[in-house]
Amino acid sequence: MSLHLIIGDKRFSSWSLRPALALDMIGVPYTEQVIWLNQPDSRQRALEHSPTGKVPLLKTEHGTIADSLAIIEYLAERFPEAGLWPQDIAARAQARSACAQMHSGFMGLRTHMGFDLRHDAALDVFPADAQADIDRIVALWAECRAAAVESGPYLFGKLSAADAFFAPVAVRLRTYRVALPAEAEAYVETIYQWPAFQRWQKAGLEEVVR
Ligand SMILES: N[C@@H](CCC(=O)N[C@@H](CS)C(=O)NCC(=O)O)C(=O)O
Repeated sequence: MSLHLIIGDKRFSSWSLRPALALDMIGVPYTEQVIWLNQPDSRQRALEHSPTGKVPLLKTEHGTIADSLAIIEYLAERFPEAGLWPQDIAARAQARSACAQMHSGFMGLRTHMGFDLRHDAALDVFPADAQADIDRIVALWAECRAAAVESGPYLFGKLSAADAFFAPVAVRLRTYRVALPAEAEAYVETIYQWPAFQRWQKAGLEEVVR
């Protein structure tokens, strides 16, 4: 078995955080390589591995997989015993729906609240599209919790791929000091207490671009 994850800076690469958390959930060994983002050769270096020119990428004996969602689906299929998606079919459908919504939406949040582990300040004014995204995320998290069959503090009770997907959102909400309803704030704290996230956060805060 060979799994090699190519990521961007841990400080900045929200998309890279997702498959790294999923791999940690599975608990399989893998190697990791960083392509520093926003450097003159960043795109060229990514193009050496994939025509997308983007990270994350997962190199496997089944080929190089581009895109965080595709990587997580590959891992879920390859390691079914890890239970990356909820076991219950209705909860699983909701988890996939939530991840797909995240994957293809929330542009206001992404545009105005860039992912940076070192950020620690509110915006003077949250633009309307960012605020609408925040409100929708709070509602979406409540929908996930309502669909959960298993117990636990994560979106679907037990840890799942959905938490890997929404961990970067939790970072944005906390680092931009967004005031949240109690349940959403508790979920953000759950992410910040997740040991795999804490390891990524520590590494990201200590990162030195080479
Ligand atoms: N939808 C893709 C997005 C990947 C993406 O945009 N990655 C960023 C880094 S977080 C990137 O490679 N940016 C460099 C570029 O676009 O040239 C995924 O889920 O993996």
